[in-house]
This record gives sequence, C-alpha cells and structure tokens, in this order.
Amino acid sequence: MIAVIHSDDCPAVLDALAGRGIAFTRLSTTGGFLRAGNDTLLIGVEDNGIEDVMQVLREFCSVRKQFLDVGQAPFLGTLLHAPVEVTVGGATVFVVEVADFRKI
Ligand code: 2BA
Repeated sequence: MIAVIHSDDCPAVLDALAGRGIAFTRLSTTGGFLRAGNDTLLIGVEDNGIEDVMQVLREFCSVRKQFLDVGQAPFLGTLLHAPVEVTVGGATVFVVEVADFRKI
C-alpha cells in the first residue's frame, strides 16, 4: 500500500501501525498542488491486512479545510486571485499488487 498523508497526522499513524506490528517505510514527500510537505508511507501487507491499515488511516487521518492564498501558490500564476479553500488531510491510498517480495 502507498498512502499519502498529512504530516501532522503522521506521528499518530506511525504509532498505530507500529503498535499493530505492521511494517512500513516513511518517505518525506511534497504534494504537487500545495507544494507543501506531506508524508508517504510504503506499507507491505498481505491481502488480509489491508483493512487493518485502512482502519488506522481512517482513525488518525482527519479531513480539514485550509485556505490557500496567492503568496503560497506563485506557481498558479494569474489563476489565483483570492484565497481558495482547499480540503487537506485524510489519506490518498493506492493499493497495488506486489509481483514479488524478497529479503536478501
Ligand atoms: P497536493 O497535491 O498538495 O494536494 C493537496 C490537496 O489540494 C488535495 O488533497 C486536494 O484537496 C487539493 N487539490 C489538489 N489538486 C487540486 C486542484 N487541481 N484544484 C483544487 N484543489 C486541488 P488530496 O486529494 O487529499 O491529496 C493529498 C495529497 O495526496 C496531494 O497533495 C498529493 O501529494 C497526493 N495525491 C493526491 N492524489 C494523487 C494522485 N492521483 N497521485 C499521486 N499523488 C496524489
């Protein structure tokens, strides 16, 4: 699983995953739209572990609103004239099949 989460939610998510014995790797990443730091977790689980991870993400990744103003988003050029409300938080999750998994 690949989960992009808000950095503020990351400590609680990491604690919850570790507490359940779920292995993960945390990567510091940057969102393409906000150009702000977020965290991406690589989480290797069996099929029957997917829902456990989803439950942790639902519990600890809250959705909230944030205002994005022109100064924060110069890359949007002239498209942004007034602050816009953006939904942040939650989790963006990709569940992908792994062809092979080995530790050597
Ligand atoms: P960002 O790209 O920085 O996007 C942050 C939030 O800004 C998005 O939250 C969304 O609410 C809003 N947003 C993004 N593009 C927008 C647009 N063109 N117009 C208006 N609002 C827009 P989420 O959708 O929850 O995404 C959170 C983070 O997850 C993203 O940060 C990005 O790092 C990642 N992400 C989301 N969808 C992705 C995808 N299809 N592929 C790869 N990464 C993705």
